[in-house]
Amino acid sequence: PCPISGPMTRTITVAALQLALPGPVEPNIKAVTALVEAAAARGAQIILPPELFEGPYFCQVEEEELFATARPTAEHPSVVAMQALAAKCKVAIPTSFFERDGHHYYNTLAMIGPDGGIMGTYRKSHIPDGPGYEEKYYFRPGNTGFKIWEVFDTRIGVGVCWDQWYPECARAMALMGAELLFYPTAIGSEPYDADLDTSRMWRRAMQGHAVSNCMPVIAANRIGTEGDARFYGHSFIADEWGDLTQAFGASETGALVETIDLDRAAKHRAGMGFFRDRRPQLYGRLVEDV
Ligand code: PUT
Repeated sequence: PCPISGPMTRTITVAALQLALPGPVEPNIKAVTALVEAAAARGAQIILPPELFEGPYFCQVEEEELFATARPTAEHPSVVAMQALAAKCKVAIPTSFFERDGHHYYNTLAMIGPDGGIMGTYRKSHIPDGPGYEEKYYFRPGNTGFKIWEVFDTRIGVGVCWDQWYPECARAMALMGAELLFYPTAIGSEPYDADLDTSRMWRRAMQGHAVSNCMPVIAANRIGTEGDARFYGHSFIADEWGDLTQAFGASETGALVETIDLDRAAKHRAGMGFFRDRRPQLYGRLVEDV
């Protein structure tokens, strides 16, 4: 057989950060900064902090004065801090924050590139509501549509928290060309049911996205107790088979770092034939508003 020679394997090193974020803005940003620097020192190129790391998870309650903490993208302290940090460490940082745009408020993700520039924003599409997670009070459903970005020659899709339960969102990003899926998250206990622990189904839902789209998935969640809520961590990196290659439990603070072979994933994706065998003409029901 002819030896196959070709270009070097395409790889990307990613990180998911897990930490407690109970404090006001400054200590939270400082704690995230320390973990970004540690992950970058271990070679991470795309580093994912948890959702809304600017403060405690404020959506536990409906308080009208909390709208005053939202900022336009370019002025938000998390965005400004991560821009400087990204440029210093030459890493990309998908940054979740509370955005104000005129009279509108969104749960937004700024994609910050390795030069510190804002490559664009994605506004969370699926907004949860219920005891302890009163997000519909604060956030308009996103109006950007799903987004992917090219960083370090890699196309990545980023959903925000509740988006992670929707196969449609993962599939849309995959069809747009994503090779990796990222999900910053804030999830934990459910105040209406002390016995309900959704951490295993939370993981399985996203491992399913990895399996069905044949691509790695990276999820970062907060830990710790904030008021009545206990955030359950379980941040992970899953490979293109959906297997966990890196995983935290409910209490570790740190960065999960993994080097991903993008060519290996692409080969598996082509070989499985899931994209070849799709039948979009049969999926009309998925886009009916019922
Ligand atoms: N970040 C929202 C999570 C909702 C869990 N019920």
